[in-house]
Amino acid sequence: MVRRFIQHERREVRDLDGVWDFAFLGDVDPDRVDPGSIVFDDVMAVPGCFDATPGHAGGRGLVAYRTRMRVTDPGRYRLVFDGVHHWCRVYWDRSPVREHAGGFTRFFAEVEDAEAGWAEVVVLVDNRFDDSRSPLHLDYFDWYHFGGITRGVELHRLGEVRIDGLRVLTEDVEARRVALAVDYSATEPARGVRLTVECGGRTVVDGSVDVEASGRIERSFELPGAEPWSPSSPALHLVSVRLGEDDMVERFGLRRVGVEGARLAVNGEPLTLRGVNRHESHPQFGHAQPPGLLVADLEQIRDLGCNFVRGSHYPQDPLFLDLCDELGILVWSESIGWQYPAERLTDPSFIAAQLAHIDEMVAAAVNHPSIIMWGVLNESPSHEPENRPAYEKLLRELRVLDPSRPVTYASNHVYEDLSLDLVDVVAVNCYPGWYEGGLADIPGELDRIAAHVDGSGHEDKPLIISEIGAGAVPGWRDAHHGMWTEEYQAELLRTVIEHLDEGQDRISGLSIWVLGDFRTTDAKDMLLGRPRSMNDKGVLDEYRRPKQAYGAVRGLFARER
Ligand code: ADA
Repeated sequence: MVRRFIQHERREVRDLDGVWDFAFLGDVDPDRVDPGSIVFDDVMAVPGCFDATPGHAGGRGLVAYRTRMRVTDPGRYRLVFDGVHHWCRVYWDRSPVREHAGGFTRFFAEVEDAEAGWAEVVVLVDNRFDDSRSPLHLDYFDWYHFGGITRGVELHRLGEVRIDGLRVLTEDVEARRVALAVDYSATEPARGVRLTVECGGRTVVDGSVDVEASGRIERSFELPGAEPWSPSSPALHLVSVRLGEDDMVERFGLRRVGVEGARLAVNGEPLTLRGVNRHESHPQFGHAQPPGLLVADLEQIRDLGCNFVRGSHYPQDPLFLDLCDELGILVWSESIGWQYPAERLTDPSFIAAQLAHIDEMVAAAVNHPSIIMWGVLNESPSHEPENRPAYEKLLRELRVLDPSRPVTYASNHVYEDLSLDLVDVVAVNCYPGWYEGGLADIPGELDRIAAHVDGSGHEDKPLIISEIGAGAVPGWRDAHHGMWTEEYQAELLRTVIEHLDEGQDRISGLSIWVLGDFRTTDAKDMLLGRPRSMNDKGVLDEYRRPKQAYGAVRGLFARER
């Protein structure tokens, strides 16, 4: 797994990324597969998406991955997966140790008593759409659901007491005080376990604790003189925790996100967000994001003059978030979703799956100072009364897990929305000049949205346009500047940005739809409006080659304001 800091100085961690054995099993029930009888006749990169490779392009079905490793020290181990799509079952030496549904989030598979010798890990991965197994992934979403072990895998050696996660939240920026929570588990309750915390070159906690089978230890400490984090000065600090024989390191920033004068603010400084939506999709790698691609995407995001990225429509790669922390790029992190119907939103098993996914998203990303808000349920029917409980439950979960950040959802029903009172930030997806009206209608529509939000009692909340854009087939130019031309897209985005910069200051945030073109679903209804099977609203094409709109946006975002 590639990160920008080492997460364990003492715990033995083995990186399992590389090339694993692979078998495409096809339309097979995983319950009928014996992991010992699989014929592994192929190889596959981990991380990677098997269905983005030429040999398996577009393939849907059950697949199997296998790797082997030498275990010298018998005992307890943990496999850490940073993302598998959509459903998987993990076997350690042919015994099932974990099932997981939903890509884009980290989960663990615990191995309680590994024997010394060669060990075998087999992962059955299923990228078929199956309501009962993978309720979060629906086949009509406007992006292609690639499958595979899409993010890194590690094997951790564990002892009697282990740290399962750290949360470092800023309690008070001025006092430089942070609150630390150490989530742990233990084989047996134990007394007097040594706890030390080092931060900024100092020991800030040195003591001992009694541990139960699992629990949370909370401490707060001050870091006199430590530099706060802000977009213009993204200072980061490492905290290193030791509990018994185990350890974990996290990186964090001292900063407070709040609202000032109906704008989002970092450390009391109101923000104007200018950015893009970003999908983790690439023709050759699918959802897997090689480090070189993440670095290149961020070079273009910065070159465009953006200070903001909406991670549409699922949690982004941990390395991407590390880089945003370092570069001072602000991030909206949201749980997976795209126009879920009421049948889903009112189904308790769907809500349970969303809650589990939200818990994983927050656990893996809560310490990134770049994340300034959490979101849920992109463009779902927030205007239908029966869906309000779903919004209540998911947003409440976010607030409980992390009281320090604002919460939101992107609404495409702003005029009839029934749940905006539940959010801290009003976020509106709209497509004037594309799905309805022409270029001339854009300023009026943006003004109407702002007036409606204020008129319906949300005048104190930040208002952002979380999506707006137009399709452009790469290289398609035409003297008429008609729809699908690069010229039309560039003119539309220019009209939007100029109006927000010069005419409409109630709207303090913008994330253009979208940074790069990306493959969409195979559902025919969608494909009829998606030339090349791509969502062509990128200011870059799918290989990140700039369209005309890139230059237009860059000229406006990067200018002095
Ligand atoms: C919606 C949706 C996006 C994308 C976009 C479009 O706003 O949230 O994911 O589908 O429309 O291109 O139409």
